Amino acid sequence: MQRWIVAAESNGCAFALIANKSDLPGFAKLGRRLEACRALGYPVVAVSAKGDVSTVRALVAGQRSVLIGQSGMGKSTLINALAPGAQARVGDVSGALRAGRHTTSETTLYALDGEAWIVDSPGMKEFGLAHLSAAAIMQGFVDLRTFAGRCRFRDCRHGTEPGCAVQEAATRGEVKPWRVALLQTLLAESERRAQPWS
Ligand SMILES: Nc1nc2c(ncn2[C@@H]2O[C@H](COP(=O)(O)OP(=O)(O)OP(=O)(O)O)[C@@H](O)[C@H]2O)c(=O)[nH]1
Ligand SMILES: [Mg+2]
Ligand SMILES: [Zn+2]
Repeated sequence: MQRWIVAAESNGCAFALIANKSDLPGFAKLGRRLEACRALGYPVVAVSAKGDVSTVRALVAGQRSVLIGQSGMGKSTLINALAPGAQARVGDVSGALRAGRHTTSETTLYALDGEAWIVDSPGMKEFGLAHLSAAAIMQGFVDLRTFAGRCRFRDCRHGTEPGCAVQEAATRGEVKPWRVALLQTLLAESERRAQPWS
């Protein structure tokens, strides 16, 4: 999920988290992960695609949106609730909070009422962002991008380099260590792709 946020940001897309299957008993356990997302400033809505989806309807109103998420999370079910005529095929994995097998195999654009468009896509696990440049990855972090260009070294990887503005902010408690760790992981992946021999 954290990589989807970076992908959306670096492409100039607004990100919102829809936490589906709120009717299931295990849902409360997701609380901390939802809170981490909300703390970054992203809208988070808890919903049951089998119940009232008006919060999602409001979120996508007047927008062009893409639903992304692991297989079995209920993307197609949500589309059907938003657009009753859609008839998107839904999987038969009963209401489990873990990922199921792939039901949607193609990407389809649906028109909703009120000038909204929404794309249903096949479920996917987290994906790589190694095709992005270091600068684009940095721009994908709403909380860290203000530090871009403020480190002592222009090619700073925000690890142990002296004079790193990101690390200094982490030391001051201004940014979350897990976000800095994610930034470093993504930068390392991107670097490995650029230098496959090393
Ligand atoms: N209990 C419960 N079950 C749900 C909810 N939303 C979807 N489901 C069930 O979850 C299963 C998977 O739903 P899909 O809509 O096919 O999931 P998907 O995300 O489109 O899956 P892929 O197409 O494989 O990516 C189905 O059995 C749905 O009936 C919900 O809010 N609550
Ligand atoms: Mg689907
Ligand atoms: Zn740095």
